Amino acid sequence: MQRTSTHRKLFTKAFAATAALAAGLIATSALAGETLDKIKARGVIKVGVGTTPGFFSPDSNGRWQGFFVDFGRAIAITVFNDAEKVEFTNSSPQQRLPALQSGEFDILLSGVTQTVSRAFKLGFHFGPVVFYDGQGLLVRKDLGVAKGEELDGATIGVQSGTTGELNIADFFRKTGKAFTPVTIEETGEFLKALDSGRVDALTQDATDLAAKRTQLSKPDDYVLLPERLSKEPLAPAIRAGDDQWLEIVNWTVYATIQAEEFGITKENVDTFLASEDPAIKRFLGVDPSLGEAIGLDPKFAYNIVKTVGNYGEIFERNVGKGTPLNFERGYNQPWTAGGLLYSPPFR
Ligand SMILES: N[C@@H](CCC(=O)N[C@@H](CS)C(=O)NCC(=O)O)C(=O)O
Repeated sequence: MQRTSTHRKLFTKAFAATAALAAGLIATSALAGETLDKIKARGVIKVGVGTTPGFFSPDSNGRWQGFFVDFGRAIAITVFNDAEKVEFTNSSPQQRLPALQSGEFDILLSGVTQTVSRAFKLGFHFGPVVFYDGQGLLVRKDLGVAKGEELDGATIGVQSGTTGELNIADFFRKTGKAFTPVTIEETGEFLKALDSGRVDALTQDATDLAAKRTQLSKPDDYVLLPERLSKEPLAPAIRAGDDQWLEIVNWTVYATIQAEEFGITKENVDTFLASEDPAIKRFLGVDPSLGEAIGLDPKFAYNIVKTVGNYGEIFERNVGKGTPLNFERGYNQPWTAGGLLYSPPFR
């Protein structure tokens, strides 16, 4: 008994020493990550995006707006405490991963699906899933089709370099039906292919199709089938090998998710500054010890919520009820409400 307890004490001491050392290393590398160094020297974060209303699109003044754009601004707040120190550039699905690899971007916030080959074969890391999506089919109504299987013999537009291009081939292989793919790189051409009757249907992430349907000349002539052909967890993508940059992205996203779970919003965040709850004090940086230990501004989560809002606010403002897209939260709500959004603890 005596021996066990001494042994345990020694182990606890050794663990505490290792943990302190690790904390020191992380805090130091917060300043030493290659990507972060480049970003700081440049004074701006470079983000690759798509062009879909609600998710990422420039407004009439050329200012980028949208769900993914708001996460870009949130990351700029974590790094610079300035939501404007971020530059968004459109890049096609085909071009954007190579552009990220070559250093043209620091991060993609363009609806990239997290997959195992993008991790191992292509060398990317993914932050937390920010949108749980699935592949859909946008079909000409006059075909009278209710399910993907009924598209036997159809001509289907796919965008090159996407998971959609691979999934649709799997789908038809699985169902034993035939289709003719028309592979298109450029987004404008992709939409035009359906508008002009060159293809019978388009396949892509369902939310993207729902948004792009609004850009067709006669949206009511097309229907987004309810079926989903795949899982498309859309996540921030960065180059593998920069843990520090990955953690900055991770905890920025988690801050928006955790804020919603706490019920902290852009409007009410200041009232929470007086909270006696230790978890909320740590989260908002009222107790600065956490931020100091991890090498970030102790108020980074406060600053994010104050400026862009919590996850739910970002969702509703850009793609939720009352927007032209009118999306349900579905899986994209906190685990406490039956969704898949779950932040690890801020401690
Ligand atoms: N999630 C799929 C598709 C990605 C994708 O194509 N996303 C849409 C936006 S959600 C896009 O970028 N479309 C082209 C554009 O918007 O310019 C993938 O990772 O391969």
